[in-house]
Amino acid sequence: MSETPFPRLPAFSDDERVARARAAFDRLANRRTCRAFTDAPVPREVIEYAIRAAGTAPSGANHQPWHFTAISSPAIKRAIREAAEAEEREFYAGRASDEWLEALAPLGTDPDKPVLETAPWLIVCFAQRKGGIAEDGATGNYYVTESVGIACGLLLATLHEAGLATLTHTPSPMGFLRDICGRPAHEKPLMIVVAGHPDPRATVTDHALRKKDIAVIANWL
Ligand code: IYR
Repeated sequence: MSETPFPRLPAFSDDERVARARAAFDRLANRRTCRAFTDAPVPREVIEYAIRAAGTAPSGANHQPWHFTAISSPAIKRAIREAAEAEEREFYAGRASDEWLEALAPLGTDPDKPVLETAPWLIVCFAQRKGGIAEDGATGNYYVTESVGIACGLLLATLHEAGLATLTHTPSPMGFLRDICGRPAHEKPLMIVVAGHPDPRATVTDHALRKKDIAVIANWL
């Protein structure tokens, strides 16, 4: 085992730390799920840095059990839209429980997913159930969902920092994404992150603005 010193962190005062934490919170608190995008292009480099940021996430045994397929090809976006809408039509028409559909009602979502074609980028996020650091498809991976969840959080945060709107879309089920993206059977699609510029007519529901208070989401011992 070889080691290097822990990287030097900036010597902020506590006041500066509070101000910076607050500023980071203020920026992140502005993120909204976007359900209508324009077709304005976004440079591939932005997506590349967001994926690099995702790739810095901590992961079980540092196996980095994720893969991201970034799609700007209109033909592939169309194929994904068609397959997602086919699954979603069944989901909304009965595959989902009544309780689930009731929970979704305040979001106003439906099986039509035009954004999958309109937005300039779809990033399909895969979790590698096996493979290790060498991606050999056999070595065990650990805390896979947790690791990829953190990576997706960093992906979303970086895209937001870059001034882009995002949508996490989870067509149900989503095995078709593996086929369209040409990924192996041990990779499980977790979500599609749609990224681009918001349509000026895009709206946010009141429901989405109801964030739980710090007093509810945290306790202090
Ligand atoms: N996958 C469907 C339904 C859906 C489910 C949840 I949970 C959401 O928070 C939003 C939507 C869809 O994308 O419409």
